[in-house]
Amino acid sequence: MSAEVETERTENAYDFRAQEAKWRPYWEKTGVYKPTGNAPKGRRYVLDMFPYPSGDLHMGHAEAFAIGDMNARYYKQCGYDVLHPIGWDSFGLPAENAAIKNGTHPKEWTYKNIDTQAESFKRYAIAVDWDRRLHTSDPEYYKWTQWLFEQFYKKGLAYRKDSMVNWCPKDQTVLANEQVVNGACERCGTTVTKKSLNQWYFKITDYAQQLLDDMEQLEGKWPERVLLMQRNWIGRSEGAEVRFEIEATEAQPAESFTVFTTRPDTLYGSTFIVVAADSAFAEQIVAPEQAQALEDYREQIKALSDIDRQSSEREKTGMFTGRYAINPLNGAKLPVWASDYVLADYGTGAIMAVPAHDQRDLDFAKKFDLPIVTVLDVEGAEDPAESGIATAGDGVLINSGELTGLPKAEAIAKATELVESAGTGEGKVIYRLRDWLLSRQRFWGTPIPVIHCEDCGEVLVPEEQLPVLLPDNLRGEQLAPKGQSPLAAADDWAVVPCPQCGKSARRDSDTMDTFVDSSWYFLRYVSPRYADGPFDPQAIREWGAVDMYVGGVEHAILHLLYARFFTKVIRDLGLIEHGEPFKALMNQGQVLNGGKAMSKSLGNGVNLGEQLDQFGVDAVRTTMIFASPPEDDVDWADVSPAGSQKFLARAWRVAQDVTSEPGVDSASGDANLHKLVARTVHDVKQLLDAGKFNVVVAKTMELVNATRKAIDSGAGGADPAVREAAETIAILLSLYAPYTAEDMWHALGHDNPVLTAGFPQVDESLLVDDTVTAIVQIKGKVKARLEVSKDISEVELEKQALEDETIAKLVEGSEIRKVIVRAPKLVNIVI
Ligand code: ANZ
Ligand code: ZN
Repeated sequence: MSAEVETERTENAYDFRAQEAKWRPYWEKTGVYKPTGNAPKGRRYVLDMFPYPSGDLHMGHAEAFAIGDMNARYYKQCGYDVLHPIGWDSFGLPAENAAIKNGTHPKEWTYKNIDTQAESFKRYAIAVDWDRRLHTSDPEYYKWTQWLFEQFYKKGLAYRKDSMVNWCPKDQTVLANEQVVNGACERCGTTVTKKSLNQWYFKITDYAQQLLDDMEQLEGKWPERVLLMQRNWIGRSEGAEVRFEIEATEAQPAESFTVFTTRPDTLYGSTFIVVAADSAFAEQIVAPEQAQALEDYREQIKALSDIDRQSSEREKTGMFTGRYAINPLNGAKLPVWASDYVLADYGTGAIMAVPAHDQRDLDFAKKFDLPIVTVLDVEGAEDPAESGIATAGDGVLINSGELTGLPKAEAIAKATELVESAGTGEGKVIYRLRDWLLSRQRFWGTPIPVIHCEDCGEVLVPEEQLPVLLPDNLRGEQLAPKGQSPLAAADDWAVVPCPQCGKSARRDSDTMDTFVDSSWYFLRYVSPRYADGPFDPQAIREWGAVDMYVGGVEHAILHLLYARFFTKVIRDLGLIEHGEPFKALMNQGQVLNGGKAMSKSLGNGVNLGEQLDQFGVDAVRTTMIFASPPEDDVDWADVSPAGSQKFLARAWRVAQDVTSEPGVDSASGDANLHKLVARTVHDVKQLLDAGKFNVVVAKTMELVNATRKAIDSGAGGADPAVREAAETIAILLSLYAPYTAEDMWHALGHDNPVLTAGFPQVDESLLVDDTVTAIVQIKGKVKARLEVSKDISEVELEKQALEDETIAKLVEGSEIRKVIVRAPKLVNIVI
């Protein structure tokens, strides 16, 4: 039956446009989405990763926010005081590029887009408290980003250093390692080069172990794969540092250096040393006759990313430095090579190569014809020199002096002891995690609140002078990157007196990575207008950490890691008590079209606004929720917003057909429907707690169908159980189809917002199973058991018993003399 035909049965057709026009002002007026400050059940803080203001909302937002909102609405319906805020991550490059192109200031593009998105969010009916709206590009916000930077600085957690950084020649800005994808800029695809620059860093490495340890609190509450990605990113390695001596030559003195190894047990198998070719150390020790070769080699590897350098696919390259080192354990003389497969900034930038047991070293040894010595006897392993495969796995040490005969694990401990007692090494834990490069040479970001004075050096901008405002007078071309921040050229902005000595000095012209802005916004939301600090201490005590955080898995590593780091530092500053920002995390999938991500080049984009115009907000939201479990992708080519609309219309008509008054005793109505309501509420609660939102929609559909049947075939709209079912449907819909739900609720005679109805209580007795086990005997012997209704008739029970497969087979060919039936528990067949 088509929706049109069905609507003719009632005078009032389901009209989503009228509903949208009617209920939006009502919610604004009632303030139902604001926290009340007093809910007996306590508080819940639900947060969706805040949007970036690029154009209007798209299908991805529609999915993410339908899911996030469902969490918030569920808690609210359960009686919690819910904090569910929204804001914008509104600094960043696209605004600046648009401004350069259009001859404007980035704020124009930014705030125009924010207004567009805000309007769409309101239409989309997300249950947020609009009074808490924040924008990271507002001076009231970035003042506190700067203030936090200053606290980090004072703790030694923000510092500057010279380093080789990834540089995008097109965007003219520094990129973090993670913003380089396959050697190209994540944003514009230009091949990234290296450049030596003086840059600001946050010392996130100080928190590496804590970031790992505290993941225990997140176990089972964050998706396992996200925890794994975080763990790998931090990359803890246990091993030892071992000091080697480089022999003096006539031209050069002796040098000592340290290698990091996870396998000190293999010290006797080390046949050469490799230092990172691009390290200062390589330059320092290279023999004079090899210096030119090193320089040439360094030039050749300059543009390679760390990933390329370490790729096992690439043929190994490198050169002999002309020097030799002495193995501290056995005195062996090892040639020192320089190569790109050793990274300058991991471990110590130098390794002891053990070709028999490390594949990279083996590849290198084979290429340059270096010796290979096996020191671990692994059962069944082939000779690496012949097979080309380094021997891994567990085994017993050979050719290793005092280590010979020990199993691997013991040898690792013993070797560490040996170097420790000889004073040439020590056990050591290192991390892959690097400090966070936070400075950007771009305009549209939070200015770094530091002044550089010739006499005083780095001086923090005094707190009372915060915020350091971005200048308003730069536009268009003036914002174009020229190898340094456009702010550096703005003398009227940059030149200021030194806060310490008064001499003319210059502001730091870099701005902060936008990940800084998003590393603490969840703390600001608890008191977004607070003027005396980044947040009101009282409010932060009340709300604490986010109970449920919802967003895309693309943020699995950086944003979440940075936010976790910030939270820990802010805790250590004594400003908050909790050390983890997000107690639970839900990742939504992507919205695809025809199996592929929507994109302009593929021409498979779906316009959200058009979908909303055609099917209505509720149908789009319902489709998003119903299509798949939240974490899975939704393929818009496979779903039916028209079908969702039809379902919503059907649900809505149920409410229109109810003729009883609110408050009737539902137990006096249709018993089956009354039970189904209880069963549905019970199941839905479990599904919501387990995050199986799509099944919640399916359950609502079942209840709608059963209710429709009851209306049409039973006591009709006057039946008290029908009212109960209709109200339950409205409450369930309030989680994902807010307009329809509100309209139903009021049609059912209520005058409070449906979100305050309260999640229904379940009468547990209604869930008790109505079935019993009936025993089927043949000549007094039990042959089968049947699950049957308590109220089954004798005739029906006899029929089911004889139709049972086992029984049917047993009686086949025999004559049934008599069947004795004692419903509902016993059938005895005499043959
Ligand atoms: C000798 C050895 C023998 C190693 C063996 C491994 C196996 P993870 O686990 O990733 O921390 N290494 C150390 N510093 C390096 C650098 N800067 N660039 C490239 N490789 C480096 O790996 C630690 C191991 O990677 C270290 O242990 C070292 O090689 C190498 F059978 O030392 B090993
Ligand atoms: Zn000074």
